[in-house]
This record gives sequence, C-alpha cells and structure tokens, in this order.
Amino acid sequence: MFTILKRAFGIDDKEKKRDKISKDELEDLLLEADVNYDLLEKILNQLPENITRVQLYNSLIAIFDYKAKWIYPTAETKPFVELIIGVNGAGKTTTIAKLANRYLEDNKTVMLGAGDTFRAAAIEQLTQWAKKLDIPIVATKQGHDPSAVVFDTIKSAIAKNIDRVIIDTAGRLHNQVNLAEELKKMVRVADKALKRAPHRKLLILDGTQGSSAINQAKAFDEIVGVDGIIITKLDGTAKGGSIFSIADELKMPIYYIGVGEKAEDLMKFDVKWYINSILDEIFGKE
Ligand SMILES: Nc1nc2c(ncn2[C@@H]2O[C@H](COP(=O)(O)OP(=O)(O)OP(=O)(O)O)[C@@H](O)[C@H]2O)c(=O)[nH]1
Ligand SMILES: [Mg+2]
Repeated sequence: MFTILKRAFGIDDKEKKRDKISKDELEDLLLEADVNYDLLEKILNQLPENITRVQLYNSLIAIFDYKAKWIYPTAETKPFVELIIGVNGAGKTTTIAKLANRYLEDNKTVMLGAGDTFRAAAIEQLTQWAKKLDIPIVATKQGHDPSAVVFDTIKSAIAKNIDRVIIDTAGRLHNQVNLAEELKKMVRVADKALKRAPHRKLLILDGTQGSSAINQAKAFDEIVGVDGIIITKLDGTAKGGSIFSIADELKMPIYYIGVGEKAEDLMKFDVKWYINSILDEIFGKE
C-alpha cells in the first residue's frame, strides 16, 4: 500500500527523515496529487512557511471533519440492500464483486441483482463474478425493466433469508432525463419490495477523474440522494489527492477505496491511517 501511496502522491523512494517541509514543496506535492486549487489554497493559507508533521496532520484531518450520516446494516435491515450507482466505467460492477467478497469473508450471505440491463455484456460480467464468488444472482435479458430486477432480487433474498443484496445499475449520464427517471423508479420499487430499501445508495467515483467526479456526485445526489462514496482506481494513479477534494466538496461518507481489479482490491477507508501513510512518505516513518 505504501508503494500505492508513493505513486499516488508522486513521492520518490529516497529514505528520508525530516522535521519540516516547505510550503513550496508541499504545494508541488498536492498539485501533482490533483488536490484542487481552492482546497490547496485553503490548506496552505493556514500553514506556516515551514510545516511540521503535526501541523500538516491537523490541517489534512480537518478536511474530513464534517457531520455525515453513516449507514451500516442492523438487525432490522435484513436483507441489507445496496444500490450501486455511477457513470460508465467508474468501476461499479467490479466494486460490487469486491463488496460481495468482503461480505462473504464476514460470513454473510450475498445475492446480486443485475440491474444494468442496457448492455448484455454488463449482465454477463456480473454473472461471471457471481459464478466466481459462488453466490446467487438475479438477472434478466438485455432491455428488460431494471426495476423488475430490483423487485425480484429483493423478494428472492427475503425468501432465502439472505443477509446482503447488491444491485448493479447502468452507467448513467445525468443529462439524460429518462435514465434519471429510471434510477428513481428503481429506488421506489426497492421500497415496495422491502420498506426502506435500498438502505444504502453508494456512488462509485473514479479517483482519477478529479473535478468531474465531484460534478457527477452532485448530479447523482440530486437525482436519488447519495448515502456514501467508494473511490476506485487509486492504484497506479498520480491523482490520490482527489480523496481530499471529494471529502471537502461533498462532505459525504467515504466507505471504501478501490486499489486494483481483483475481488480483494478494496480497502476500508480509514482517514487517520490514510493521512499518516502520506505523512510517513513525506517526513519518514515515525
Ligand atoms: N486499476 C483499477 N481498475 C479498476 C478498479 N475498479 C475498476 N477497475 C476497472 O475499470 C474498468 C471499468 O470497471 P467496471 O466495473 O466495468 O465499471 P462500471 O462502472 O461497471 O462500467 P459500466 O458497466 O460500463 O457502466 C474495468 O476494466 C475494471 O477492471 C480499481 O480500483 N483499480
Ligand atoms: Mg458495469
């Protein structure tokens, strides 16, 4: 993971142990990591010319200091239903497999719903993951009503006493009104199948997309209300700083980060750990 962060923040491999970093150096690092300029200014304005580890820690952790409603499964939310939304290629289907894998490791039973009915390949992709993970999936033919998939998946999960339901959706563009309406309908129908479902509408954001990811999030939030975020593709990118911009602008819970294409490549997002890892790279390990 340190190599990932090292790459993400463009920090070289030299062993270093230092007490302070200059404002100029910090500015370069944050810019390279794709922290947006407004936030960068805000961070730098509060800091002295030469910055200690503690000072930088305090200013970075403050970005995440906002009230947000975190939602977790309880005894009353069985099956716990998650609707996975996001634009084309953000990593929705892959993240569903990663989440399912996590829940299985946690000894939960999982069922998938192939709610992206626009493309036959999307149904096929999720079906392959279900096979690989050996879990049930509800899928229809391409072009069928995705809301029917939502209803059938939840009803089937209730009948089979399943713990977790994860439902895929098509990669949607927010300016396509019909697609937005369809997403709203999926949410309404989920609530018909099980009161208060979906319990969590998780938005998948591509961590390499910078400010466009933030605009997407705002659009999806207006359409259905976003309960939390998963940021993908934080491996192999120089744009790890998007996490700070996303947190600062959206003030939504960030549950996980995606760091690869395999089912295991999903990490719980732990902000203290994340910031400390970055500081280790800048100041050397404590
Ligand atoms: N490196 C890397 N690749 C990822 C990650 N998450 C997803 N991908 C890749 O990104 C591509 C798109 O992922 P999908 O899961 O198909 O994205 P999607 O949002 O379902 O896309 P659509 O179904 O087209 O809307 C695939 O090649 C994935 O393997 C990640 O965390 N790291
Ligand atoms: Mg997909």
